[in-house]
Amino acid sequence: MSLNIALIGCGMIGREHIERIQNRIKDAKIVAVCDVFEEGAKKGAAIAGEGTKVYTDFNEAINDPDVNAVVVTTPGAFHKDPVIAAIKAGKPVFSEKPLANTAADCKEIVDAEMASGKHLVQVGFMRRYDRGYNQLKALLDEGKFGAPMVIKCTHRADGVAEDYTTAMAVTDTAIHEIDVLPWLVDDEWDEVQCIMPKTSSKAHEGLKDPQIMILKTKGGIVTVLEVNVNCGFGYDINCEVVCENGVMNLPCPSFPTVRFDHNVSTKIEDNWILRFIDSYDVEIQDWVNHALEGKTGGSSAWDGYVASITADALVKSQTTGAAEKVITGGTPDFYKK
Ligand code: ISE
Repeated sequence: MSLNIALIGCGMIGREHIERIQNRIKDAKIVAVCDVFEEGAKKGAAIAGEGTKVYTDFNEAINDPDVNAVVVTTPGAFHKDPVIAAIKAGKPVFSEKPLANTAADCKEIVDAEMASGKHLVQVGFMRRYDRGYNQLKALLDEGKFGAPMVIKCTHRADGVAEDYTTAMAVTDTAIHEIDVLPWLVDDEWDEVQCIMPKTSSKAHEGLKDPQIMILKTKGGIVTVLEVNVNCGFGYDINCEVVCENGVMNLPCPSFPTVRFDHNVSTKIEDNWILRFIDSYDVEIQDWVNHALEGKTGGSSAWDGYVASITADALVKSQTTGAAEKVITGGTPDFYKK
């Protein structure tokens, strides 16, 4: 048995996943690609290889009888409709992060999945598959370090495109920490706040960057996250967990330490695709393995919804400056582990 996938949305991450699935993932292949722009779909099909069907209508692609699973890699604002179409067709669906751009859209997905009675949706929060985060989690779960109390993170990028907005620092960037940290420490967000420091002269017109986000869990753990997307020196992800008896730091991909020209230096990764490339491979293989057994792994639609509620609260705080509560209404039984 193999997953015959229709991939919806042939932009950059879509093309990455096509290449990944065709070349590195077992028991799955892309049989159809879809993009509203036919040229985009054809580019995707060229990567997928001969015989790949080309669609511009996601409903047709998803309901193609040769298709038994769906990957959604459209921009976040257009995730909801194809994800719900896949649920209605009873086909497992992997949606890139965020599940949707608003909590209201995520809620519609959650409601559709619960109504279907089957767990069909997995959200592409790949950090849950990153080796380093898993090493931290294993250490924390050992217990000897005591309870985590403070988490200090940086999410830095070289630079961003002109269409990157102040809100996207939350909905597109910090959304990774919003998902991975509660998973890491087995807790839930309670309240969140965003503080705007002096803006970098490198940020484009209208963009507030860097931003400091303070997120507190129900168990009292406080995270301080620096989002800084114009740092100009690479893609720099750090996470330090301060526990009662010890402190642990996320390992970063290793590069040689170089002594040259009166300096000792170590490279920093160039961009997020390279930084998390291994996690993406592990994540997609895990989705395939689960889907073949009629299950989902990683982040569920509920996790995607909660991340989006948290993001909405942080975006609100970007203008109010106040701490905002994260109100989820509690996990439905359907999603309880
Ligand atoms: C991008 O979509 C990602 O998912 C990256 O991990 C994140 O660092 C970046 O800010 C996003 O635009």
